[in-house]
Amino acid sequence: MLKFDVVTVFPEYLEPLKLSLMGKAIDDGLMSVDVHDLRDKTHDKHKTVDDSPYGGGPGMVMKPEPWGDMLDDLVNDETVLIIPTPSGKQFTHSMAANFATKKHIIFACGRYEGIDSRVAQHYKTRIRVEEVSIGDYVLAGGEVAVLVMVEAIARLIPGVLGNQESAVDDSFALGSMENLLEGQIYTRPPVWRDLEVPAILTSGDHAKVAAWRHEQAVERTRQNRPDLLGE
Ligand code: 6GU
Repeated sequence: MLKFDVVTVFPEYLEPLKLSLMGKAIDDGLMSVDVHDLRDKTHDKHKTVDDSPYGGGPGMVMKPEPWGDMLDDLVNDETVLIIPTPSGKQFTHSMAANFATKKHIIFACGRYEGIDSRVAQHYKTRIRVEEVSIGDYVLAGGEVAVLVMVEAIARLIPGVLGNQESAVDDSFALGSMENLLEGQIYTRPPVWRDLEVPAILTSGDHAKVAAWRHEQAVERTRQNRPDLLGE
């Protein structure tokens, strides 16, 4: 059972985590998702969570005190605290696989320019803290990154995917095999808008199919992600 806690000033942003594969995983008792409103830990009339940055500059910074009060309520010895930020380490499939083995993950969603750096600094003295980015672009806040990361982690929890094999040969999950993208895929009908399914796939020769798929995977990787081939 993997327990996720998500702290945010926009709890509604996390509603999609109740749907589909993740909703089923929650119903099946394989994971839980609890969303917490950071403003519950403010004490002023305006429920202030941000303030201007020391040293000047644009935008606002999230104040540390509401974060400390909220995280102190949630953390335990087994917690991994993930702070989504475009300044973090790149989120990868292997990172997702590691997080999928944990008992408790808290996501601390920053808005504005981010969270006062002392929050990460403090919790690093108590638990594992990871600052993680989902890619080289800037989002308005961590919430969408949490949707991405929870989905990527959830499908690697044993029992979440109906067919456990479908996690094994995903792109970026070739394990002991190669780091290739998946090639083209087809289903019925055999001809659609004059386009035929490659004949090899209906030949019944499994060895030839496997060899052809490997060739296609290499070609697609060369086209879309030459960096994975060292090119
Ligand atoms: Cl994790 N947060 C924000 N705000 N922007 C991002 C990101 C995270 N990853 C890429 N861009």
